[in-house]
Amino acid sequence: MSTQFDAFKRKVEHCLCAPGDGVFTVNTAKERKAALRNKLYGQSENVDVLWRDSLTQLPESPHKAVMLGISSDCGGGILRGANWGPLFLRSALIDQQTQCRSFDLGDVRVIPHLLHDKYLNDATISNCQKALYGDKNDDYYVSPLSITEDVCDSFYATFKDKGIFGIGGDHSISYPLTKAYLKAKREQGKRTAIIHFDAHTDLLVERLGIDLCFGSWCTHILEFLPAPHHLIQFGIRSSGKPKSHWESTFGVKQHWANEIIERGAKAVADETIAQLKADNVDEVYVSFDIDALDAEFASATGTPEDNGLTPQHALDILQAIADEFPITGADMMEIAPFTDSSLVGQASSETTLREGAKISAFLISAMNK
Ligand SMILES: [Mn+2]
Repeated sequence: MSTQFDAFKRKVEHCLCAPGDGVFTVNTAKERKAALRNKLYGQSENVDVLWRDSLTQLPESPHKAVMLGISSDCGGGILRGANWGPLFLRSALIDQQTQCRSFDLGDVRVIPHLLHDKYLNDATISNCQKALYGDKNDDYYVSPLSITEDVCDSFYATFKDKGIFGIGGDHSISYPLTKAYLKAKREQGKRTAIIHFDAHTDLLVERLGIDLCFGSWCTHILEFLPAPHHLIQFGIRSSGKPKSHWESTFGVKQHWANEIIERGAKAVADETIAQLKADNVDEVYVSFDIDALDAEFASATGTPEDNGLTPQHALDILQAIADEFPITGADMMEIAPFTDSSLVGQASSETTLREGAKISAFLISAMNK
């Protein structure tokens, strides 16, 4: 255990940075970063040392939920800005959800122009390794999706009864988060399902030739599930094709927003629980795209959509599932605090963060059980 943890810690110290520091800046947002550092560490200077020291406490941490920020929106593409999610959502959690506790692992060190190492040539990888890891030219990955999967793989190999709560970033980040989770659970002999809240299906095979992006990540994790219908989607409403197309083409299960609004959250939750029981599911992962919520509650995101769920719809469904199944991994994606499509000022960005923090706190506390 200790050797394995040491290897994990070494990887984290190279590939991650202090919480909230995932967006590489020199001066921009200096005050916001300092404010979060003060909340987390009581000081804004020399935080790097405090963060590194804190990592030694992970094995003894009483919290099963381990927070990981991934400040990448390179996999997005309509309106970007979700790279600021990890910094802002942490602040909202600390200020508004004071009972919420987790171990904060930090943020992935993000080169904002990169998505996944498989899209890079050797010269670029080598150059970026030099930039991130120095002259030692360490053999670590350099792109956010690749680093995230590698760190999560090591995490699940080291900690069997802890889980990652990921903060994005655009939704492509859920690809490495869920892939690492599903691989680890399969190895443990656990049957899993993904509970996915979103206005969109994220079931493209590729988008403009790119297979791993915010619109396609779901397609590429299906092979890691016990069966495709173990991906259960809630809140879909913005789609060029009808529900029957997605269910028959991919074998997934969908509950569109209008069905949830018409039938009520309880009826849909009951049906989901019956499905999960019939499939002998042991544990579930929740991936939450904030645009599952109606634009009234989630305007500060890349693709806000009307006619969506209320936060209470989502919480009612999640509570019902959490009452029956352990939630052992989760993420909150696509909160883009500096964007605000409603154009009614600061309030909407604050609303998005407030509702995102509420749902995040619920998921974190469910994971801690
Ligand atoms: Mn999505």
